[in-house]
Amino acid sequence: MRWTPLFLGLALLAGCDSATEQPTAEPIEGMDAKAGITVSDARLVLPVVDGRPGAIYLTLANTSDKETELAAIYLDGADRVELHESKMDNGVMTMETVDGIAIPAGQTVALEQGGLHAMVFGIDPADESATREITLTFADGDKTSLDAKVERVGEAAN
Ligand SMILES: [Cu+2]
Repeated sequence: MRWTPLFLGLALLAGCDSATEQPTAEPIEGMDAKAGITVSDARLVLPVVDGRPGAIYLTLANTSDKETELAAIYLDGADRVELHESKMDNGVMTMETVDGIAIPAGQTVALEQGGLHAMVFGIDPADESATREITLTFADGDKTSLDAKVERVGEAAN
């Protein structure tokens, strides 16, 4: 029974430590969500070979009452991520860069193969991560970070 006071003392010390750490964790949690915007089904498709771009697909749902615009996506380690739109032009699939992707109030917009999508340049095709963190920046400056599932499908050139 002699160890009981010591044990209590340690428990109190541990309690103090976690209390002082709490404030530093809060700003990081705040970055993980943008009010009124839900991001789901985020995937990072790796290129088949080095030198080819990869792609990011995800779904954005705007549950707020005002339009939001996705301005950029950041992936650590990649040269750059561009927002693209695929279009049929005289029977040929082409794509062009877009400055931003509007998500109207109450609407859901999907970044998907053959439509709006994000293309990732300078990415390692041999990345063995199960997930990679991506950061979305909106036109109003808000940012949201989330994990994208890493896929190795080899259909990243659309
Ligand atoms: Cu593209």
